[in-house]
Amino acid sequence: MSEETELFLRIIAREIPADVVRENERVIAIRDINPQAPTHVLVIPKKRYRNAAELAAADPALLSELISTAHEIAEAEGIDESGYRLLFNTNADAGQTVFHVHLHLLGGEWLGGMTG
Ligand code: D5M
Repeated sequence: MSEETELFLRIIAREIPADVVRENERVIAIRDINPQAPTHVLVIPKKRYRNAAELAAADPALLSELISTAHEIAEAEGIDESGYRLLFNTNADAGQTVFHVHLHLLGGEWLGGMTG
């Protein structure tokens, strides 16, 4: 397993420090080290799947939990009503760098439209 892929496993194991905003037996949420918005949190299943499609096929309930966890964090950050964006990067053209699926939660400012 590459170093990038192991990164979140090492954060979960507390071998690498992170700003943990929420955690239970299945999921951990941390602040992104290179935030792209005032709120930028990564919601990560503790069990590693390479990407969202792999997670969806193996454990749809866990995929659903990532989304509901992100919404709860948005509520806690006070951005649920103003709005937020959830995204999964998948493979090179999307810029996926860590091959352990993670849901980006972005918000806290106008994020721009998807259609220009
Ligand atoms: O997103 C991978 C994300 O992981 C990217 O936004 C930076 C973030 N990152 C990298 N290292 C760390 C640490 N140590 N803590 C918190 N966040 C981190 P991707 O969708 O794969 O491009």
